[in-house]
Formats: sequence, structure tokens, C-alpha cells
Amino acid sequence: MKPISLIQFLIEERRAGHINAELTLLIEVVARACKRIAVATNKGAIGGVLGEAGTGNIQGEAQKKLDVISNEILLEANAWGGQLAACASEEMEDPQPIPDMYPKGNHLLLFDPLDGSSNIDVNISVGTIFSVLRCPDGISEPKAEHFLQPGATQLAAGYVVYGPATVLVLTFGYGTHEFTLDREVGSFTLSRRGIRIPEETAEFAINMSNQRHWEAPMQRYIGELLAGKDGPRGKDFNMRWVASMVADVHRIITRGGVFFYPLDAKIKSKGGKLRLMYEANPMAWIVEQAGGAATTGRERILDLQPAGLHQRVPVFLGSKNEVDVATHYHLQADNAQY
Ligand code: FDP
Repeated sequence: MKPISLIQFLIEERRAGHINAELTLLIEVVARACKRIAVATNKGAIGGVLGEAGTGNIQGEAQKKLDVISNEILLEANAWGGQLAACASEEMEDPQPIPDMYPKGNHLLLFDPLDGSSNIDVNISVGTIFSVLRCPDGISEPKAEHFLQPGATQLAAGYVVYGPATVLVLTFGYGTHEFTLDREVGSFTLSRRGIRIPEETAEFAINMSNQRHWEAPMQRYIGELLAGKDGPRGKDFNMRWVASMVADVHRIITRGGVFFYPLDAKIKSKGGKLRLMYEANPMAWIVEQAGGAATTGRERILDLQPAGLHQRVPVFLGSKNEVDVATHYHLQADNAQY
């Protein structure tokens, strides 16, 4: 079969009425920026891009040089294209307006420019996560409040994993599709169309070092998985934790599994670890579009009404049956309390 390039796929999606011309171009621009991030990431130590930037982001986390470089690449690539009204990023407190010298469009772009960046110095996969929203009508200078739309209203969501291969995974609400970067040709090529996550799995991902801080229903759920064949679940489970959300989600998209970053006593006051607008929402939509499920342990992630640009939430996502069991345990425990 003849390879299908990303641009060819996007044009077909446009002809099918799934996206408009502006969104077609916007995704092409984001993908091009991600190719530049892939080049920077691939250079590693000889590119002078490893290590700390010596600054902190608005979440109070130390920034890596590549966090800053990736953020700049995405901002620069998207500023002039004419499809955006504003951008928001994990690395910036407030949305970045489109400079006056460039035309403005009707879309809002949110991104985590380099997810899993604590893995970059040890040569483990990292990635970019992005989400596209519509700019509310009549708003020419969008502020943070204009980005606060539930995940269910996203127009596009995607991530890129910079791993042994650079892979882009994308949804517009018509299935989840994967493109692999052909480095020689320089273009993303369709590698999987209409990805399906198996409903059943025996593989889970969680940072077990937080176990003692979890809520009781999470302790119960993971305790039952660990009990294996002899426990109430009657089967053995295996564990994987890359500590790059993009890589863990990509494994789930590829062979099933379930990923948890639950609430725990250490992060309770923050609401969770992962960010709703540019991590949980795009990943939740990508996973749902592949037949999986995504909740906070209590509610569907895509139904949440965001309260802040950098809001954090607990994340349970992946193979449907396991997300359902873990969510059910939390709701059951909540009901028993009242
Ligand atoms: P990182 O802080 O390195 O960017 O986005 C947050 C994130 O990584 C996820 O990619 C990853 O799943 C998680 O945090 C790792 O958390 P732990 O440090 O608790 O393992």
C-alpha cells in the first residue's frame, strides 16, 4: 500500500468535513514544530540541549533547557500562521497573544511542550501534548478565562513521542490515528488508522512509591491487582512506569493497559499531579476515541468544567474495564461516607 502522509490525511479529513481549512493548516504547523523539537531532542548532549535551564516554570518546577527550547519552537512556529487567536503553555503563566503584525485566527492552542522532561537527561522517551479549542465568538484578545472550556469541546488533540521513533497520535473526534516520522523523507506517515485499545488488560502503570499516600479506594484497587491470581481479581497483573505520560499512554494505545496518577495526601491541596487543560484533556480524548476510558476516579475527565488554565486533576485512563473498576471503587467509597 502507498504510504499516506500527514498532509494527505489532513486533506482527506477536510474533504470528509471533519476539520476546516484553518485547522488543517494549524495541525500541519504544530507537526512541523514537533519535527524541530525531535531534531533538538535527538542531538542530545552534542546539541548542548541537556540539563537545567536555571529557571522555574509557573508551577514552581525546575525547567530543563529543552522545556524552554520546545516552548519557543512551538510559539514561534504558531505565531505567524494566521490560525490562532492565542497560545497557552505549561511553561507560561498567562496565554500568549498573537503578535499584532500577524493575522489572527479562530483557534486556541494549548500545549505541554516537553512532557516527562525529567527523563530527557537519561535518554528516555519524552513528548509534546497539545489541545485545540475554538476561540469564543467576538473575542479578539483571549485571556485565560476564554480557554476554560470542557475537554468535550476540543476540536483536535494530539501528542508526539520522541522515542526510538518519533510518533504523532492525533484525534479530531473521528477515531485515533498514528503517524510515524520518516526521518529521511522528513514527513509524518500514517502508521495506524482507527486505533483500538483492548477493553481488558493485565498491565497497569502507577508510581508505586506514592502508595502510602493514596486514598483508601486506590489502596484497595492496586492491592487487589498485586494479589494476582490468588486475589479477588483472579489473575496476575504486570506493572510498567516510564514516568513520561506520553510514553505510558503510547504503550496503552499500542497494546492496552491502564495509567493512574491518583490523588494522594502529598498533592491533595493542588488537586492532583497532572494538568487538566494540556495533559489530561487531550489524552482523555485520544484514549476515548480509541475505545478506552478516562476519569478522575470519580468523573469523566472530558466533562470537567475547568477552573484555571493550570488546574491539576487526578487521571485514570486506558483499557475501559480497569478504569471502570477503579472508578467504581472510588464512587462506592464516597457513597459509603455519606
Ligand atoms: P514530568 O514532571 O517529568 O514532566 O507531566 C508530569 C509528568 O512528568 C508525567 O509526564 C509523568 O507521567 C509524571 O509527571 C511522572 O511523575 P512521577 O515523578 O511521580 O513519577
